[in-house]
Amino acid sequence: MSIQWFPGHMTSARKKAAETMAVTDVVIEVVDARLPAASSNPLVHELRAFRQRACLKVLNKADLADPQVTRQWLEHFRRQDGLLAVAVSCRRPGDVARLPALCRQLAPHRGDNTKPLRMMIMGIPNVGKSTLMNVLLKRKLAQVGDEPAVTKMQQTSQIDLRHSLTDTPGLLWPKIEHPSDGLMLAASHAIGRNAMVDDDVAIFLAGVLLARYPALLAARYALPAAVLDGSDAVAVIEGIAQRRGFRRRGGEVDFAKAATVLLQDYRDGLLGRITLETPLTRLAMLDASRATTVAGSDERGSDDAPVAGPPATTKDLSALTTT
Ligand SMILES: Nc1nc2c(ncn2[C@@H]2O[C@H](COP(=O)(O)OP(=O)(O)OP(=O)(O)O)[C@@H](O)[C@H]2O)c(=O)[nH]1
Ligand SMILES: [Mg+2]
Repeated sequence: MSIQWFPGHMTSARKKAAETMAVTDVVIEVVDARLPAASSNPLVHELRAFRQRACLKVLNKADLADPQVTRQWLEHFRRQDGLLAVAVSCRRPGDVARLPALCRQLAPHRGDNTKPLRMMIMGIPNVGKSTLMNVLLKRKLAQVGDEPAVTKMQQTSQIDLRHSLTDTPGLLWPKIEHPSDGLMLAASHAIGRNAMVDDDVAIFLAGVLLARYPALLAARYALPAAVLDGSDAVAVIEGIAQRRGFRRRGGEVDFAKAATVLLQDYRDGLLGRITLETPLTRLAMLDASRATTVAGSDERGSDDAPVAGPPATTKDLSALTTT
Protein backbone atom coordinates (compact mmCIF):
# COMPACT_ATOMS: atom_id res chain seq x y z
CA MET A 1 0.00 0.00 0.00
CA SER A 2 1.35 3.42 -0.82
CA ILE A 3 0.18 6.84 0.27
CA GLN A 4 0.03 9.58 -2.37
CA TRP A 5 0.65 13.00 -0.92
CA PHE A 6 2.77 15.41 -2.85
CA PRO A 7 1.45 18.94 -2.67
CA GLY A 8 1.89 21.00 -5.81
CA HIS A 9 4.33 23.59 -4.52
CA MET A 10 6.87 20.88 -3.80
CA THR A 11 7.30 20.23 -7.50
CA SER A 12 8.88 23.67 -7.96
CA ALA A 13 10.89 23.30 -4.72
CA ARG A 14 12.26 20.04 -6.04
CA LYS A 15 13.19 21.60 -9.39
CA LYS A 16 14.99 24.46 -7.68
CA ALA A 17 16.84 22.02 -5.40
CA ALA A 18 18.03 20.09 -8.47
CA GLU A 19 19.37 23.34 -9.98
CA THR A 20 21.21 24.35 -6.80
CA MET A 21 22.63 20.83 -6.48
CA ALA A 22 24.76 21.58 -9.55
CA VAL A 23 26.58 24.32 -7.61
CA THR A 24 26.68 22.52 -4.24
CA ASP A 25 29.64 20.62 -2.80
CA VAL A 26 28.05 18.92 0.20
CA VAL A 27 24.43 18.24 1.09
CA ILE A 28 23.56 18.56 4.75
CA GLU A 29 20.55 16.30 5.02
CA VAL A 30 18.63 17.10 8.18
CA VAL A 31 16.48 14.29 9.55
CA ASP A 32 14.54 14.04 12.80
CA ALA A 33 16.54 12.04 15.35
CA ARG A 34 13.25 10.62 16.67
CA LEU A 35 12.47 8.94 13.32
CA PRO A 36 15.74 8.91 11.41
CA ALA A 37 14.75 6.48 8.64
CA ALA A 38 11.13 7.59 8.18
CA SER A 39 12.35 11.19 7.92
CA SER A 40 15.09 10.38 5.40
CA ASN A 41 13.83 11.68 2.10
CA PRO A 42 14.48 9.41 -0.91
CA LEU A 43 14.25 12.47 -3.16
CA VAL A 44 17.24 14.02 -1.43
CA HIS A 45 19.17 10.83 -2.01
CA GLU A 46 18.11 10.75 -5.65
CA LEU A 47 19.01 14.39 -6.33
CA ARG A 48 22.43 14.21 -4.74
CA ALA A 49 23.26 10.80 -6.22
CA PHE A 50 22.54 12.19 -9.69
CA ARG A 51 25.30 14.80 -9.17
CA GLN A 52 27.39 12.49 -6.97
CA ARG A 53 27.44 14.93 -4.09
CA ALA A 54 28.62 13.85 -0.63
CA CYS A 55 26.21 13.95 2.28
CA LEU A 56 26.40 14.81 5.93
CA LYS A 57 23.35 13.30 7.57
CA VAL A 58 22.37 15.35 10.59
CA LEU A 59 20.09 13.71 13.13
CA ASN A 60 18.64 16.92 14.57
CA LYS A 61 16.48 17.39 17.67
CA ALA A 62 18.70 14.85 19.44
CA ASP A 63 17.64 16.57 22.69
CA LEU A 64 14.17 15.04 22.15
CA ALA A 65 15.36 11.58 21.08
CA ASP A 66 16.31 8.52 23.13
CA PRO A 67 20.14 8.81 23.37
CA GLN A 68 20.72 5.07 23.32
CA VAL A 69 18.70 4.63 20.12
CA THR A 70 20.42 7.64 18.55
CA ARG A 71 23.75 5.84 19.02
CA GLN A 72 22.31 2.77 17.25
CA TRP A 73 21.16 4.91 14.32
CA LEU A 74 24.54 6.63 14.00
CA GLU A 75 26.23 3.22 13.80
CA HIS A 76 23.66 2.16 11.23
CA PHE A 77 24.15 5.21 8.99
CA ARG A 78 27.93 5.23 9.33
CA ARG A 79 28.01 1.81 7.68
CA GLN A 80 26.59 3.40 4.51
CA ASP A 81 28.96 4.56 1.77
CA GLY A 82 29.52 8.23 0.97
CA LEU A 83 27.81 9.32 4.15
CA LEU A 84 28.89 10.92 7.39
CA ALA A 85 26.30 10.94 10.15
CA VAL A 86 26.14 13.04 13.27
CA ALA A 87 23.52 13.78 15.94
CA VAL A 88 22.99 17.37 17.06
CA SER A 89 20.55 19.61 18.84
CA CYS A 90 20.14 23.14 17.58
CA ARG A 91 19.55 24.01 21.22
CA ARG A 92 23.26 23.29 21.75
CA PRO A 93 25.16 25.60 19.37
CA GLY A 94 28.44 23.82 20.21
CA ASP A 95 27.06 20.67 18.50
CA VAL A 96 26.21 22.59 15.37
CA ALA A 97 29.54 24.44 15.16
CA ARG A 98 31.24 21.12 14.32
CA LEU A 99 29.33 20.71 11.05
CA PRO A 100 31.39 22.87 8.63
CA ALA A 101 34.57 20.96 9.55
CA LEU A 102 32.77 17.65 8.87
CA CYS A 103 31.58 18.98 5.52
CA ARG A 104 35.15 19.99 4.64
CA GLN A 105 36.19 16.36 5.22
CA LEU A 106 33.66 15.36 2.59
CA ALA A 107 34.87 17.91 0.02
CA PRO A 108 38.56 18.47 0.78
CA HIS A 109 39.10 20.25 -2.55
CA ARG A 110 36.90 23.15 -1.36
CA GLY A 111 36.92 25.44 1.64
CA ASP A 112 39.64 28.00 1.01
CA ASN A 113 39.34 31.69 0.19
CA THR A 114 39.28 31.12 -3.56
CA LYS A 115 36.94 28.13 -3.55
CA PRO A 116 34.44 28.38 -0.71
CA LEU A 117 32.69 25.22 0.44
CA ARG A 118 29.08 25.36 -0.77
CA MET A 119 26.69 23.52 1.53
CA MET A 120 22.99 22.99 0.90
CA ILE A 121 20.64 22.08 3.77
CA MET A 122 17.89 19.71 2.66
CA GLY A 123 15.25 17.53 4.27
CA ILE A 124 11.58 17.04 4.99
CA PRO A 125 9.50 19.86 6.52
CA ASN A 126 9.85 20.93 10.16
CA VAL A 127 13.06 19.04 11.01
CA GLY A 128 14.94 22.23 11.89
CA LYS A 129 16.74 23.14 8.64
CA SER A 130 16.24 26.89 9.00
CA THR A 131 17.04 26.77 12.71
CA LEU A 132 20.30 25.01 11.81
CA MET A 133 21.05 27.71 9.22
CA ASN A 134 20.49 30.45 11.82
CA VAL A 135 22.68 28.72 14.40
CA LEU A 136 25.49 28.32 11.86
CA LEU A 137 25.17 31.97 10.79
CA LYS A 138 24.84 33.08 14.43
CA ARG A 139 21.92 35.34 13.50
CA LYS A 140 18.19 35.02 12.82
CA LEU A 141 18.14 35.20 9.04
CA ALA A 142 15.63 32.45 8.24
CA GLN A 143 12.10 32.32 9.58
CA VAL A 144 11.40 29.25 11.75
CA GLY A 145 8.26 27.79 13.31
CA ASP A 146 6.91 24.54 14.69
CA GLU A 147 4.78 23.69 11.67
CA PRO A 148 5.52 22.27 8.24
CA ALA A 149 6.31 24.43 5.19
CA VAL A 150 7.49 27.59 6.97
CA THR A 151 10.29 28.11 4.43
CA LYS A 152 8.91 28.78 0.97
CA MET A 153 12.07 29.77 -0.93
CA GLN A 154 15.74 28.95 -0.98
CA GLN A 155 18.04 31.37 0.79
CA THR A 156 21.84 31.48 0.50
CA SER A 157 24.22 33.23 2.85
CA GLN A 158 27.95 33.25 3.65
CA ILE A 159 29.05 31.92 7.03
CA ASP A 160 32.49 33.37 6.30
CA LEU A 161 34.78 33.67 3.28
CA ARG A 162 35.31 29.90 3.20
CA HIS A 163 31.75 28.64 3.63
CA SER A 164 28.39 29.36 2.03
CA LEU A 165 25.09 27.85 3.07
CA THR A 166 21.73 27.44 1.34
CA ASP A 167 18.52 26.75 3.25
CA THR A 168 15.75 25.06 1.25
CA PRO A 169 11.99 24.51 1.69
CA GLY A 170 11.04 21.16 3.24
CA LEU A 171 10.51 18.48 0.62
CA LEU A 172 8.38 15.36 0.72
CA TRP A 173 8.28 12.65 -1.88
CA PRO A 174 5.36 11.54 -4.04
CA LYS A 175 4.73 8.11 -2.52
CA ILE A 176 5.15 7.33 1.15
CA GLU A 177 5.21 3.59 0.85
CA HIS A 178 4.81 2.48 4.47
CA PRO A 179 1.78 3.69 6.44
CA SER A 180 3.81 3.68 9.67
CA ASP A 181 6.21 6.20 8.07
CA GLY A 182 3.25 8.49 7.35
CA LEU A 183 2.09 8.15 10.95
CA MET A 184 5.55 8.90 12.34
CA LEU A 185 5.85 11.94 10.06
CA ALA A 186 2.47 13.17 11.27
CA ALA A 187 3.33 12.51 14.94
CA SER A 188 6.47 14.63 14.61
CA HIS A 189 4.49 17.30 12.72
CA ALA A 190 6.46 17.01 9.49
CA ILE A 191 3.12 16.82 7.75
CA GLY A 192 0.10 18.91 8.60
CA ARG A 193 -3.05 18.03 10.51
CA ASN A 194 -5.20 18.06 7.41
CA ALA A 195 -3.36 15.12 5.87
CA MET A 196 -3.92 12.63 8.68
CA VAL A 197 -6.57 12.15 11.31
CA ASP A 198 -5.18 13.19 14.71
CA ASP A 199 -6.93 10.32 16.50
CA ASP A 200 -5.21 7.75 14.28
CA VAL A 201 -1.81 9.37 14.72
CA ALA A 202 -2.30 9.48 18.50
CA ILE A 203 -3.35 5.80 18.59
CA PHE A 204 -0.20 4.89 16.66
CA LEU A 205 1.92 6.98 19.02
CA ALA A 206 0.24 5.47 22.10
CA GLY A 207 0.99 2.00 20.71
CA VAL A 208 4.70 2.79 20.34
CA LEU A 209 4.83 4.33 23.82
CA LEU A 210 3.06 1.38 25.38
CA ALA A 211 5.43 -1.08 23.74
CA ARG A 212 8.69 0.78 24.32
CA TYR A 213 8.29 3.60 26.84
CA PRO A 214 5.54 2.57 29.34
CA ALA A 215 7.43 4.16 32.24
CA LEU A 216 7.30 7.57 30.55
CA LEU A 217 3.56 7.18 29.96
CA ALA A 218 3.10 6.25 33.61
CA ALA A 219 5.16 9.21 34.80
CA ARG A 220 3.24 11.77 32.74
CA TYR A 221 -0.34 10.52 33.04
CA ALA A 222 -0.42 8.19 36.08
CA LEU A 223 -2.39 5.62 34.12
CA PRO A 224 -3.72 2.50 35.86
CA ALA A 225 -1.48 -0.60 35.77
CA ALA A 226 -4.10 -2.50 33.77
CA VAL A 227 -3.69 -0.02 30.92
CA LEU A 228 0.11 0.13 31.12
CA ASP A 229 0.48 -3.66 31.25
CA GLY A 230 -1.83 -4.20 28.32
CA SER A 231 -1.36 -3.60 24.62
CA ASP A 232 -4.46 -1.53 23.94
CA ALA A 233 -3.41 1.86 22.54
CA VAL A 234 -7.00 3.12 22.51
CA ALA A 235 -7.22 2.40 26.25
CA VAL A 236 -4.17 4.61 26.80
CA ILE A 237 -5.92 7.60 25.25
CA GLU A 238 -9.15 6.85 27.08
CA GLY A 239 -7.08 6.61 30.28
CA ILE A 240 -5.58 10.06 29.62
CA ALA A 241 -9.08 11.48 29.05
CA GLN A 242 -10.27 9.95 32.30
CA ARG A 243 -7.27 11.13 34.34
CA ARG A 244 -7.57 14.66 32.99
CA GLY A 245 -11.36 14.74 33.27
CA PHE A 246 -11.90 15.34 29.54
CA ARG A 247 -15.64 14.80 28.98
CA ARG A 248 -18.02 15.66 26.21
CA ARG A 249 -21.41 17.18 26.78
CA GLY A 250 -23.23 13.87 27.20
CA GLY A 251 -20.67 12.76 29.78
CA GLU A 252 -18.67 10.31 27.67
CA VAL A 253 -14.85 10.64 27.56
CA ASP A 254 -13.49 13.21 25.10
CA PHE A 255 -11.20 10.96 23.11
CA ALA A 256 -10.26 13.60 20.53
CA LYS A 257 -9.12 16.05 23.20
CA ALA A 258 -6.96 13.42 24.91
CA ALA A 259 -5.48 12.43 21.54
CA THR A 260 -4.52 16.05 20.84
CA VAL A 261 -2.98 16.43 24.30
CA LEU A 262 -0.89 13.27 23.84
CA LEU A 263 0.36 14.45 20.44
CA GLN A 264 1.20 17.94 21.67
CA ASP A 265 2.96 16.62 24.80
CA TYR A 266 5.02 14.34 22.60
CA ARG A 267 5.91 17.11 20.15
CA ASP A 268 6.90 19.42 22.99
CA GLY A 269 9.12 16.75 24.53
CA LEU A 270 7.06 16.71 27.73
CA LEU A 271 6.93 12.91 27.85
CA GLY A 272 10.72 12.55 27.84
CA ARG A 273 13.23 11.50 25.22
CA ILE A 274 11.52 9.15 22.80
CA THR A 275 12.53 7.66 19.46
CA LEU A 276 9.73 6.14 17.41
CA GLU A 277 11.83 3.64 15.46
CA THR A 278 15.07 1.74 16.00
CA PRO A 279 17.19 0.05 13.31
CA LEU A 280 15.67 -3.26 14.47
CA THR A 281 12.02 -2.16 14.44
CA ARG A 282 12.67 -0.67 11.00
CA LEU A 283 14.07 -3.94 9.72
CA ALA A 284 11.11 -5.87 11.15
CA MET A 285 8.68 -3.42 9.51
CA LEU A 286 10.41 -3.75 6.14
CA ASP A 287 10.44 -7.57 6.39
CA ALA A 288 6.73 -7.61 7.24
CA SER A 289 5.98 -5.24 4.39
CA ARG A 290 7.91 -7.42 1.92
CA ALA A 291 6.13 -10.55 3.15
CA THR A 292 2.75 -8.88 2.66
CA THR A 293 3.68 -7.77 -0.86
CA VAL A 294 4.83 -11.29 -1.81
CA ALA A 295 1.71 -12.88 -0.28
CA GLY A 296 -0.46 -10.33 -2.08
CA SER A 297 1.12 -10.97 -5.46
CA ASP A 298 0.86 -14.78 -4.93
CA GLU A 299 -2.85 -14.43 -4.20
CA ARG A 300 -3.43 -12.16 -7.16
CA GLY A 301 -1.52 -14.43 -9.53
CA SER A 302 -1.09 -12.80 -12.90
CA ASP A 303 -4.24 -10.67 -12.64
CA ASP A 304 -3.82 -6.96 -12.93
CA ALA A 305 -5.38 -6.32 -9.55
CA PRO A 306 -5.97 -2.67 -8.62
CA VAL A 307 -3.39 -1.07 -6.36
CA ALA A 308 -4.66 -0.52 -2.81
CA GLY A 309 -5.69 3.06 -2.12
CA PRO A 310 -4.54 5.19 0.79
CA PRO A 311 -5.51 4.06 4.29
CA ALA A 312 -8.67 5.29 5.94
CA THR A 313 -6.55 7.61 8.09
CA THR A 314 -5.73 9.84 5.15
CA LYS A 315 -7.99 12.91 5.07
CA ASP A 316 -7.21 15.55 2.50
CA LEU A 317 -3.96 14.71 0.82
CA SER A 318 -3.75 17.87 -1.19
CA ALA A 319 -3.71 19.84 2.05
CA LEU A 320 -0.68 18.04 3.34
CA THR A 321 1.21 21.04 4.60
CA THR A 322 -1.72 22.85 6.15
CA THR A 323 -1.64 22.65 9.93
N1 LIG B 1 13.81 20.61 20.59
C1 LIG B 1 14.35 21.04 19.46
N2 LIG B 1 13.62 21.79 18.61
C2 LIG B 1 14.20 22.19 17.46
C3 LIG B 1 15.52 21.85 17.11
N3 LIG B 1 15.79 22.39 15.90
C4 LIG B 1 14.68 23.02 15.51
N4 LIG B 1 13.73 22.91 16.45
C5 LIG B 1 12.36 23.44 16.37
O1 LIG B 1 11.70 22.78 15.29
C6 LIG B 1 10.73 23.64 14.69
C7 LIG B 1 10.95 23.69 13.19
O2 LIG B 1 12.12 24.39 12.90
P1 LIG B 1 12.43 25.02 11.48
O3 LIG B 1 13.88 25.43 11.49
O4 LIG B 1 11.44 26.04 11.10
O5 LIG B 1 12.25 23.73 10.55
P2 LIG B 1 12.44 23.62 8.96
O6 LIG B 1 13.05 22.28 8.70
O7 LIG B 1 13.18 24.78 8.44
O8 LIG B 1 10.94 23.59 8.49
P3 LIG B 1 10.30 24.01 7.04
O9 LIG B 1 10.85 25.34 6.67
O10 LIG B 1 8.86 24.03 7.33
O11 LIG B 1 10.69 22.93 6.11
C8 LIG B 1 10.91 25.00 15.39
O12 LIG B 1 9.92 25.12 16.38
C9 LIG B 1 12.29 24.92 16.01
O13 LIG B 1 12.43 25.72 17.18
C10 LIG B 1 16.27 21.06 18.03
O14 LIG B 1 17.43 20.68 17.82
N5 LIG B 1 15.63 20.69 19.18
MG1 LIG C 1 12.60 26.22 7.10
